[in-house]
Amino acid sequence: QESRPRLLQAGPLLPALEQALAERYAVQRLSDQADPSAFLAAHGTDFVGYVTSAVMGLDAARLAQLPRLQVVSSFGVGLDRIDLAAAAARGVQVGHTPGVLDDCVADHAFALLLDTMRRLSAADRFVRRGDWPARPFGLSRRVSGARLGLVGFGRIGQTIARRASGFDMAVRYHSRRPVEGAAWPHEPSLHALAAWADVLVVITAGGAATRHLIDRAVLDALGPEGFLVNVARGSVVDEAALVEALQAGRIAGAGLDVFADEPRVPETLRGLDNVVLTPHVASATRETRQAMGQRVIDNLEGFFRDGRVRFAAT
Ligand code: 8YV
Repeated sequence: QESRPRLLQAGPLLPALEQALAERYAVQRLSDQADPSAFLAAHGTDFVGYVTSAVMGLDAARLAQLPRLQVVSSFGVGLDRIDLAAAAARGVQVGHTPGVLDDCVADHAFALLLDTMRRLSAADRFVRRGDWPARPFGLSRRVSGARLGLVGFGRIGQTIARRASGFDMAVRYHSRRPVEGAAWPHEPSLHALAAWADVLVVITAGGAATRHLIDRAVLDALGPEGFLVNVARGSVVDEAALVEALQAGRIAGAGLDVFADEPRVPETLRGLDNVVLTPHVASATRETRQAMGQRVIDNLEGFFRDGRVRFAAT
């Protein structure tokens, strides 16, 4: 008879994290089951813990299939795919991994910003195709001294702002409320921010409150000389409007790590040369992913030892 707490794992996680979990708990992986619904109907009552990720999430329907659940530990900081209200109503604690990924996500935002504005990936393709002997590559855009507009100013947004000072960039940010003591000016109007900025970096939380915040009107305010970078959630940008704006040259380019229906990326986006596309990897360095895995363990240990996850979602 298994005496360790029983955890259900939504899907694959880092091998080192899966191993650390298996050393401490009795873990089963839902994605290994031939028929997950039948499995949950038969065994849903077995599990006290659920391990998931910001991408895999946990919705109210799944939660209802786990009637004895007490704790959720999610790999990632974003909570837009976890039904926090449904969890709270059941008294289920939710832990996530804030703080440890700010640097690498900010770095990746800058990588996308530099790549789109300086046309790094396009230049690489140009050399590889053997086009260099035939013609000059053409010009890109100056990053140093450019105007950076941040949409969202939480931990990661503020880290991006600090990175920008090394490039002598002017920084302004838009968020629902000004951040007290911030060294950069708050812009209450998203339209005004987009009109002012040379590059708009989206790093706000996903979910219903920010859905399609970046719409056609915001893109038109950014304008034909403006660039968009998104390291938040695909849902924050109206992707169809973005594709149209890019195709028509109504904005200059985009660097995207997240997509409306990832891992599916529209063919129309993949065909554009002024777009840099990465597969949701902003936090995916060895160091950061290891630290995130440790938080997943810490949250579970906190819960089973003291009755509280260490990094609670609020
Ligand atoms: C991860 C993320 O890519 O933390 C988040 O919210 O989106 C990312 O760090 C994701 O959790 C990995 O599954």
